[in-house]
Amino acid sequence: MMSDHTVYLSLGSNLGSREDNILRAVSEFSSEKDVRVVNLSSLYETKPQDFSTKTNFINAACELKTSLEPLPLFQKLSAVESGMGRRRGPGLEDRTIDIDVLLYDELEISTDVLVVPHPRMFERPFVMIPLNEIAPRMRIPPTTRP
Ligand code: PH2
Ligand code: MG
Ligand code: MG
Repeated sequence: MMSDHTVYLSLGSNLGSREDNILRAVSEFSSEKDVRVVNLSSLYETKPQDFSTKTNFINAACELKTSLEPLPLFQKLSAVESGMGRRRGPGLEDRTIDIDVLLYDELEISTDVLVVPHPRMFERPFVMIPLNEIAPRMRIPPTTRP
């Protein structure tokens, strides 16, 4: 029986068929047996923020239920990114798909690869507006980080 952790993700694409990329990523991780997608926001076209690119993004937020612990979940999401041709350079690069873990239950996680809550989410309207659509009563866990 699947134990239910609640996870919120941010998805973004500014390369290729941006809407299709978002929907494909959602369908790929929702077909994992340990992952259930329970909510997906509208798709928003957004201007690049903190990013020297000309291409607008499509962004969305998504709520999952999963029995996976944070790192195994993160690894599955990274595998979906790689499978969709996501390339990583030294800086920010245009991407077919970016899947970021925003929140995992009320956990605070700080490892080399994964920091939750996502440290920049609150200053990013392209994250908070879609998130607010699917979780209007969200209460953000208090953080001990400076
Ligand atoms: N992602 C970033 C940085 N800037 N801007 C928009 N509009 N959408 C994004 O998904 C985005 C960004 C880093 O991942
Ligand atoms: Mg990102
Ligand atoms: Mg990312």
